Amino acid sequence: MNLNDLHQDDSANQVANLKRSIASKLVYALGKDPAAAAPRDWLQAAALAVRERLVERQMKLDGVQAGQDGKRVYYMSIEFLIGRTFTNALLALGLHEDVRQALDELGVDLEQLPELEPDAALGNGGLGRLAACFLDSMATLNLAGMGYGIRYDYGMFKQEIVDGRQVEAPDYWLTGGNPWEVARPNVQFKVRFGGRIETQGEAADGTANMTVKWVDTQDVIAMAYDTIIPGYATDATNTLRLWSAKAVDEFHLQTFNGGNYVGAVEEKNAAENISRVLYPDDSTQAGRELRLRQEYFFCAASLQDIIARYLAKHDDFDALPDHVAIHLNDTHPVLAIPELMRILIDDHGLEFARAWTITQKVFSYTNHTLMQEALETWPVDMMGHFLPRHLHIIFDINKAFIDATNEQFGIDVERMRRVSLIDEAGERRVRMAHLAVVASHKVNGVSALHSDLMTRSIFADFAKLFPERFNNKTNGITPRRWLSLANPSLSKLIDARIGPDWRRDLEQLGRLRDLAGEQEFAQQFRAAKLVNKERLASYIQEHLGITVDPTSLFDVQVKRIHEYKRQLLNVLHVITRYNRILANPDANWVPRTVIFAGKAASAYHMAKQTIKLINDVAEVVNNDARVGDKLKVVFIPNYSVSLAEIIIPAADLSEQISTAGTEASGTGNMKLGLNGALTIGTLDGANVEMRENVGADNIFIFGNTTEEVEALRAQGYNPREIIEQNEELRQVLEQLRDGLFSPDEPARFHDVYKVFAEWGDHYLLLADYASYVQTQDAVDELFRQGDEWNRKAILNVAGMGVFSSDRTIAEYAEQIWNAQPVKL
Ligand code: 26Q
Repeated sequence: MNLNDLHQDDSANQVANLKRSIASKLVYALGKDPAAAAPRDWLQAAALAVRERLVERQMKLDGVQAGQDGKRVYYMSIEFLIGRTFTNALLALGLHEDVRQALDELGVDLEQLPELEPDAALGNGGLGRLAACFLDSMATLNLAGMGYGIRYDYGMFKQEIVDGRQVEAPDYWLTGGNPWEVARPNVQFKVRFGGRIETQGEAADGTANMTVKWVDTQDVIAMAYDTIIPGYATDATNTLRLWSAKAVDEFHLQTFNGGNYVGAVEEKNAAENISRVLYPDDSTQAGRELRLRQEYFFCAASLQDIIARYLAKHDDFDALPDHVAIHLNDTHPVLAIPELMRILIDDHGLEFARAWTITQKVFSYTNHTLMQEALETWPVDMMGHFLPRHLHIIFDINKAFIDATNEQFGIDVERMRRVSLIDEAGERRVRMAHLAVVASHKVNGVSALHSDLMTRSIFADFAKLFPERFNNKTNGITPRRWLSLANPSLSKLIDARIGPDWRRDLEQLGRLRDLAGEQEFAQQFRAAKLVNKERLASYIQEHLGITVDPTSLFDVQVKRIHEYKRQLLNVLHVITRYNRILANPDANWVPRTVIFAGKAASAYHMAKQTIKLINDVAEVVNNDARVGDKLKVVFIPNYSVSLAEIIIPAADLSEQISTAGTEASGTGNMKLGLNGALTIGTLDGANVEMRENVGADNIFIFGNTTEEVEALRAQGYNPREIIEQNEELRQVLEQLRDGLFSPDEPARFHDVYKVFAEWGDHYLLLADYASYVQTQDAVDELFRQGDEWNRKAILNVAGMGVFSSDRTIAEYAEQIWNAQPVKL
C-alpha cells in the first residue's frame, strides 16, 4: 500500500476527509456519542485526526532519512517546555481553515477548543523553552534531529496565589490522556543502577585491555513515548522521544512470590518514581539522589537507542561521529559521556584512547549559567554508589586529561587543581561542567556577552588550553509560536504588508523599517497592539477581578522569580512612583499597569517573599483612591507557555533588568521585542545584541555594565552610602521596613529591607536604582508622545529578525554539528 492512498490531500476533499476522520476518532477511538460529546472530547478527536496526518509525514520522512543515512542530531535535555500543541500543529500543516470548517460542519466551534488543552510543562523556564524552540527549528530546517528527555508524570507545579503567597499544586497533565504522544512498548531498554564492578586482567596503565563487568545491579525499564514535531511549511518532522520508568517485571514478582505483596508494590513504585516529577530549579545545587537517577536514566536509555540505530547500518564504530552528533543542553545529560565510553569499552571492546577520540567527536555542550552556586557537581561517594563503573571511567578520563595537559603545557599544580574533574576541597565532588568541556569538541555560550564572560571566568583555564573549542551561539525563539500563533492581529498586519514568508525567514521583518513612518501602517500597528491589550485586560478582569485600562502603559516583567533577575528593583520603582503620585497627584501622569508573572522555587525564601511583596504592594496601590487609574499593579498567577502567549503580545514595555553579567541570554526579551514591546534593560545577556539590532535610540538601557559591576564589587560596594544619599530611596526602604504594605504584620518585609541595608545587596539593585528610575521617567516621556513610541515599537519588531531560532539552529548545524538538511 502507498501512504498517499490514505488521504487524498487535494483541498476539495480535505475538509470532507477531516470531518470523517474527526467523527471516527470521536466514536471509535474515544467511544463518545457525537450527541453527548463535550468540547474536550472534540478537541481530543480533532487532535487525533491531525496527528494521523503527522504520522504519515513522519513515516515518509523515516524512509527518506534511512535511505540517505546522513548525520542525525540528538538534542539531549532534561527539560522540554512545549506548551500546547494543537494550534501549532494546525499552523505547521496549514490545516487551520480546513479543520475549522470540518468542525463547523460537525457543529463545533474551533476557537473554543485550544484553551482546553493542558500545557506540556516539562521544563522550568528558559532552558526548557529553548529546547522546544530548537526542535521546532530543526524540523523546519529539515535537519534529521531528535530530542531525548524524560516523560514526567508531573510537570512544572501549578502556582496558586493564596492570600498573596505562592502555593504549589501538582501538575498532573496526563489526566485526560495525551493525544500527541505515541507509546512505543516495543522500544524499551534496561537501565542499571548500583551493584559493583568486577575487573579481569588489568593493564599496566590501569585502563586499557582490562575487561570490566558491572554486576549485581538494580534495574529499571525505560519505555519510549514519541511526540511528532512538525516542521513549518515543509514535510519534514522530528521526533521528541521521552522516557518513562517502569519496574522490571521479574524484580517485583520475586518479592511478590515471597508473600510480600505490599513490599512488591512499594518496590515497583520506587522504580517508577524516577520519571515521576520534574525538579524545580532553585538555581542552587540541590544534590538530590533522585535527580542523579533521573539524569542517568534518560542518558542510558537514549544512548542505547542511538547506538542500536547506528549499529543497524554499521558494524564498527569508526563512522559513529559521521552519523551521530549528541548535544548536551547544560550539564544535566553529562552522564551520557561516561555512558558512551562504557558502551564502547565494556560492551564493544574498544581501547580507551580510541573510545575517547570517538566520544569527543560526538559530543558538544551548551553552558547556560556562570553562577558558581548553580554549577552542577555530585558527591563522589553518591556517584560511586549508584554508578560505580561511570565513576571509574570519569577518574580514567581525568587522569588521561591531566596527563595530556601536563605533557603539552608543562606541570602546573594549581592549574591541575582548578581544571580537575574532581573538586577535592572538602567532600570530593564530580564537576559536571568540567567533564562536559573536556569531552566535547565544541562548547558554546548563549549570547555574545555570556560566551565572552564564560571564557574569562568559569572556563578560563580550559579556554587557554583549547581556545578553538569555545564559541557563541546567541539564543533565538521560534517565530511560529511567538508571533504567528500568539499574535494574530499583528501577524495579519505584517502578512498584508510583506507577505507570509517571515514565518520561515524572520529577517524579512527588516522590511517593516520602511513602513515605520507611514501613517496608515502605524495606526494599524497601534490598533493591533490595542486588541492584544484588551484581550489581556479581559483575562485580568476575569481571573483577578482587577480592572485595568487597556490604554495605559503595560509594563511587563514575566520570568522566573530570582534575586538576580531583580523583580525587587521593579518593585522599588513601583513604590517610588506611588510616593510621587501621592506627593503630586495633579501632575500629568502617564497611566501605568505594572504586570508581573513568574514562579518561585518552592524552597527559595527570598523569591517567595518577592511574590508576597508584589501582591501586598498591589493591594495597597490598587485600592488607594488617591491613585485612581494612574497606577495599577497586577501579579498574574501560574506563568506558563500558554499564559505567556497572552501576556507577551500585550506588552508595551519589557523589563529585562538583571544585574549585568548574570543573565546568560534571556529569551523573553526577544519574545517581547518581537511583539512590539520596547525594552528597558541592562547591558546583560542578549539585551546587548538587541540594542545592536534595534538601534540604541530604540531601547532604554540603564545601569552599571558588567565591568562596572566588577569594579564596584572589587572596591567594596556599600549600599548604605547610596541609601544615605538618596532621600527618595530611603523613604521607600523605610516604608518596607515599617510595614506600610503589610499593616497586618509590620515586620513582614524586614528581611527584604535587610537585603539592602544589612546584607550587602549582592545583586546591586541600589547601585542601579537612580539610573533605573530616571530611565523610567524617559519611558513615560516617550509614551506621552504616542506616535513616536509606536514608531520605535515598529522598529523593534523590524530589528528582531536575527533572533529567530532558525538562525541559531542553522549556526549550530554548520559550526558545531556539521549536519546537512535532509533532501526531501
Ligand atoms: C539543577 C539541579 C537540580 C534541579 C534543577 C536544576 C536546574 C533546572 C533548570 C538548573 C537550571 C535550570 C534552568 C536554567 C535556565 O533556564 N537557564 C536559562 O537558560 C536560558 C536559555 O539559554 C537563558 O536564556 C537564560 O538566561 C538562563 O537563565
